[in-house]
Amino acid sequence: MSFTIIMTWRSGISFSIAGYAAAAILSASLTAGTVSGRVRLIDSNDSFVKKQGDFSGVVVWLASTDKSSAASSHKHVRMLQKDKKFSPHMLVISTGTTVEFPNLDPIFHNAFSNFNGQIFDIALYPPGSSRSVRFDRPGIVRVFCNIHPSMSAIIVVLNSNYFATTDRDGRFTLSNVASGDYEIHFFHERSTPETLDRLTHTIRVPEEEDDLPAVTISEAGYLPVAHKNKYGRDYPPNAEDSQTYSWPVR
Ligand SMILES: [Cu+2]
Repeated sequence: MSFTIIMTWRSGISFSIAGYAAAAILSASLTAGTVSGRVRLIDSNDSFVKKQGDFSGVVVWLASTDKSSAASSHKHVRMLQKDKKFSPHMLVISTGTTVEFPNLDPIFHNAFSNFNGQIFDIALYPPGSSRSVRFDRPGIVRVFCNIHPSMSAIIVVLNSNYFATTDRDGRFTLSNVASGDYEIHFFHERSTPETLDRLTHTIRVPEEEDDLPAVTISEAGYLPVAHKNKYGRDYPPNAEDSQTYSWPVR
């Protein structure tokens, strides 16, 4: 079993110049192209995928094959902590982006990541306050809370300005892509790194052909693993319901 990604390339803008000779028609593309496609997920144990055909949440991005080019963003985006959840569950950002983590709950939280990607720990902070982290290192950052083991989120940090996340139908569109050669990459929360690595391949933008060879992947092999707290230890029993850090603190 596998899932199929069907991609089409469309040239953004083109123009032509007629020369002196009738046959001499020069056609050239300006700088922008569009890369779009559709993803279908199968082999999934997720109820949204199985029962509702929800193929959202697959990240697609283009990495320049010119290694000297780097994305650098000065954007600020937010990941809320509300009702003991991170919201949104996933953020996709360019390197250089600052993520703010406002605490909108009446209890303390402590977002951290010690997994892979960029490591951070913004310590325990009270209701109504915020902390922020600037992400300069590309990678997959898995975010947890040191108080509440059920809280988790993902920040996908990319050295690219061309990225999109699939909608419920599995569709994605990357617009205004400068012409050139790119590596196309995919990330999905429930696919193994090995499976995702096999999807990476080189494309040229703009591309004349409409249909490209299908790419296949499987969610099989994904095993969710319980995480530890920031000290590498198991969470204490009943940590989820602990009111130790309720506001106000004496
Ligand atoms: Cu928390």
